[in-house]
Amino acid sequence: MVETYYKAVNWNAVEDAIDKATWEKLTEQFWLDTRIPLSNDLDDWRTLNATEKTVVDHVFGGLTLLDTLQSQDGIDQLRKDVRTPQELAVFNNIQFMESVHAKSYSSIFSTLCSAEEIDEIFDWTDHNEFLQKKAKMVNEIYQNGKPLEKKVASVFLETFLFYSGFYTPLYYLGNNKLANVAEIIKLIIRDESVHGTYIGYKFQVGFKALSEDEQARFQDWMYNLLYDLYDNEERYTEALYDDVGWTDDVKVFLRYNANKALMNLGQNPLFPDTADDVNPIVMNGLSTGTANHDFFSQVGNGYLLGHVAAMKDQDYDIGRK
Ligand code: MN3
Ligand code: MN3
Repeated sequence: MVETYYKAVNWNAVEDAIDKATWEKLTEQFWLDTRIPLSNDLDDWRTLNATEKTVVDHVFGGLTLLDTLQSQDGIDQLRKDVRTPQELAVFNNIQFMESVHAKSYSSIFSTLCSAEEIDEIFDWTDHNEFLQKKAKMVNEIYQNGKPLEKKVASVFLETFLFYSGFYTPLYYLGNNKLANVAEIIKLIIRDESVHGTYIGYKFQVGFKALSEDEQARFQDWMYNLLYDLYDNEERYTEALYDDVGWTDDVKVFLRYNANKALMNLGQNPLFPDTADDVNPIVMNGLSTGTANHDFFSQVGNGYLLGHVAAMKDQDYDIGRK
């Protein structure tokens, strides 16, 4: 009789059906930045003034930093707390896709920006006070938090903190501009929607196992964290958007997405803002399907790896009831 030293992962004895369903969903929607014809957006890009271009540059610089954090530290920490071997496989997929996300902004930069402009963007992300603070707040929980706290930090990051940045490409998409740049962002949002739902679900499994007292104490911690992150996010939004006058609209969008993050975690919304309060141009950008690019001919008529169905509104709500 040999004692088991190492367990082989058995996908025919899946403990949690959500692991398998998530694996299938994520692998079905696999994509790469290199297959989107970004240079088709150059004509639109030239119509933007210098201030508008700087907003786009810094927005994508900030998003690069957050996806770098997810790919380098976030998933690395979450994978230490898995309950099943299939969950670990799902995190392998998520971690790789976070690297695709982080890289895809560089594809946008290399298409739209000069070398000096790219240097300026990365210098800005290194030194923007509020961007650095949010990365620090989230990463400190990743490094030192308990398993449930790490999951909250990840869902707050992915379902809430990214949206100060996502606002810009969705706004331009809603105005029929930068459609290919927006296509990348929509593919990222489609991934994040699954990540947020999945990690939120894993959170809820652990949260339900706590006593009522422990749950109440945990909720205090969670809502306090959200307030602190929201405070910083308001400052970040002002730094990004005051020059173009979009700050108030973006803050509505932030609160709407903060509520969505809480929903992913099975918690009650904090802010009164709903979809009806968000700028309809941005909601319009959010609700249009991905364009399904054919990566051989670049005609924008079908991203043909696997069967990628056009996105519907409710696709952003999977797993939420
Ligand atoms: Mn990501
Ligand atoms: Mn993610």
